Amino acid sequence: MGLTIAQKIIKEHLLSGEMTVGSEIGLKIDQTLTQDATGTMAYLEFEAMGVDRVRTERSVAYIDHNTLQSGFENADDHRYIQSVAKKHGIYFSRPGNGICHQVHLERFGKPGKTLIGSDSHTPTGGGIGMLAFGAGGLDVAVAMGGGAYYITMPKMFKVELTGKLKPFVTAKDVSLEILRILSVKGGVGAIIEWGGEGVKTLSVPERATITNMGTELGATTSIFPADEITRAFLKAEGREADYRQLESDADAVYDRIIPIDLSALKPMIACPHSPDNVVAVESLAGTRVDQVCIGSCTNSSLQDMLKVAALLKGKTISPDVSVSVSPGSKQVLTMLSECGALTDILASGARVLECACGPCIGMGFSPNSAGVSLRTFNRNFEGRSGTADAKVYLVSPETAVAAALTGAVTDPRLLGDMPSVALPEAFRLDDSAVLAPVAAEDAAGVEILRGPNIKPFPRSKPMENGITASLTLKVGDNITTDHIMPAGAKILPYRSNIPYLSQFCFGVCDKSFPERARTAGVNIIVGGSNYGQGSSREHAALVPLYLGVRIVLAKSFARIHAANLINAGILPLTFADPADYDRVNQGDVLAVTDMMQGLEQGRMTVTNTTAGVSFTAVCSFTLRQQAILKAGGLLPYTALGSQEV
Ligand code: MIC
Ligand code: SF4
Repeated sequence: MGLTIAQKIIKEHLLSGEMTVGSEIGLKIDQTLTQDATGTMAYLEFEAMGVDRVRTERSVAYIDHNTLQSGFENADDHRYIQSVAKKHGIYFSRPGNGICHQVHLERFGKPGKTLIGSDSHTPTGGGIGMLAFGAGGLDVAVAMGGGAYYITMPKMFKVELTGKLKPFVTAKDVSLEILRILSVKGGVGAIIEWGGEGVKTLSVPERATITNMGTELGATTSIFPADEITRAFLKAEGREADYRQLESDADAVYDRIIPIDLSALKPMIACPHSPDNVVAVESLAGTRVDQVCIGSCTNSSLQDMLKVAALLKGKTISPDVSVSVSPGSKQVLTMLSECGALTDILASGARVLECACGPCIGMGFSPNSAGVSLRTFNRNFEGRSGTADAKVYLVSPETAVAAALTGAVTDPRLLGDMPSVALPEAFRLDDSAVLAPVAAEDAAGVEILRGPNIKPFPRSKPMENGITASLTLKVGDNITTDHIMPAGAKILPYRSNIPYLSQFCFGVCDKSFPERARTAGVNIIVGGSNYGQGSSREHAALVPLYLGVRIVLAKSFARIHAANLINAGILPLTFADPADYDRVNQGDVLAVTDMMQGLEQGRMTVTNTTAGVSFTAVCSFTLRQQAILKAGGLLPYTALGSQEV
C-alpha cells in the first residue's frame, strides 16, 4: 500500500510506536521554534531539565508577540530569552524581524523535516512540505533536549483541488471554505493533505495561508507536496539546496477525500465569534465596518502585501475606518519599501505597524466599543481583540481592502480589475536580525539575565488515588484557550508570572472563577466538546493547576490542550456518555476513587455526591501518559529518567 506525504515523513522520523491510526507514536524532531509569549515558560522548563545545548538540527527563538513594551516585563523577558538562546545553542530572531511562522518559512523551513513550535500555527511550515506541529512549551523543551515528540497517529484526509482561483478569490477563501465544510472540530485526529491539479496553481505563501488555518480545523497538521513551486520559492530565498521533492504515492489511502473546485469559490467571511461561522462576503454586503486589520501569520507575505498595496494605490481609505497593515517580516517590509509599495500603503491613510503579531493577539489596535473589525487573521474568538464587545470577522486581504476603501463589507470583485502581482525571482536576503548562539565551549561564560517578572512555575504533585472536590466551573462546547487564559496587551506581559496571571483565568466566561477555585483548594472543571481548542499556550493548563484544578472532565478535548493538561499533571477525563454532562452542576461535589487502577483500566467512576448519581469517565491513555500523570507531570516524569533527553 502506498503512503501519503505525511506518512512518508513520519516513517522517516519514527522513534517509537506503530503507524496505525489511534496509536501513540514518538517522532524525532529536526527543528523547533518558540515565540516570546510561550517561549519564556518553555525556556524556564528547558533550564529545569538541565540540558546544556539543544540537540536539534535547528532551534529558533522568535520575538514577535509581546512587542508592546509598556513596562519592564516584556523587555526583561526578551532579554532572558536572548541570553538563554545564546547560551544553549538556539538562534534568536530579534523583535522587528517578523512573525515566527513567516520568518521560519522564509529562512529555515525545509521540506521533509519535522518541526514543532510552541505556537499552534506552526503547521504553516506545511506550505513547503514540512511536517510541522503546534505543541505546548514543555513538549518543545523536551524536543530541544533531543527527546521524542509524541502524537496519536492521525487519520489522513485529502483535499483534492481542481481548477484555479478567480481574481479576488484567494487562499484565505479556500481556508474559510474548508472551515465551512468541516467546522472547528472537523480536522480533529487528522492530517490534512492538499493535493490534486489545483495545487500547481498555488504559490508557497498561498499554501502557507492554507496550512496555517488548518489549525482552526483542529487538525493535527496540514501539508502540501514539495514541488517545482516549492523549489522556486526556496531558490528565491537563496536556499535551493534545502529543496527535496515530496509527493504522495499514487496508491496512498486516505480516510476521507474532500473535493474543492477552486474556480467555483467566492470571497468568504467568518462571522463572530468562530472561524467556522462562514458565509459568502456578498451576503453581508453593506454591513458598516469600523476597523480593518491586515497582517498576521496567515496573510502577511510579500505576495499579500503587494496585492494590498496595488489595490490601495492612488486611493484613500474611508474616513470612518481605521486601518492597520502589519507586514509579516523584515524581508517583506524591506522589499515593500524598496519597490515603492509601502508608499502606496502609507499614502492611502493606513497605519503601518511593526512586523509582529500585533492586533491578532490584542497587542494594541483594539477596536472601539462594539466595533466591527474585519481582519485577515485566523481567529475571531470573543474578546481576543482586547475589546470585549467587538465583532471580529475574518477575511482575505482583498476583502479587507474593499472594506477599508468603502467603509462597509464589500465584495472585492466589485473593485474592478485585479492588478497582477508576481513573486520576485530573488527575495532580499538579510539575516542580520537573527543572532547565532555562542559555540558550546564558550557557553559557560554566558550569563542568563532574569528579570523580576519571572516567578517559579507551579508543579503538580504525584497523582493521588482519590479526589473529592467541588466543581468550580461548568462551561459549554468549543471553549478556547483564549477563554481559559486570555491574552491581550494587559495580560500577556505576565506569561512568566503564573500567580499574577491566575486572576484572569476564565475571565471571559466568569470573572469570579479564580477566587472560587482558590477558596475551594483542589477542584474540578467540567467542559463540553472540543475543550481547549485554539492556541497552544500551556498557561491554559499551568494557571488552572496553580488554582488547584486537578481534573478537567469534558465531552472531548482539543489535541494540544489535552497534551498540555497531562504534561502539567492535570487529569483530562472524558464523559463515557456525553449525556452525563447534564448530571453535574457547578457547585456539586464530585468524588473519583481508585484512580490508579482506573488509569490502567482506562475508565473511572465519578460520583456526584451532591446529586447522588454515579457515571463512568474514560481515560484511555498510553502507558507513557499514565506514567506522566502518576509522576505529577512531564517534568517530574523526565527527571525520573523515564524519557531520555
Ligand atoms: C495565538 O494565536 O493564539 C497565539 C498567541 O499565537 C498562541 C500562542 C500563545 O498563546 O502564546 C498560539 O496560537 O498557540
Ligand atoms: Fe501571532 Fe496571531 Fe499568528 Fe498567533 S495567530 S502566531 S498571535 S499572528
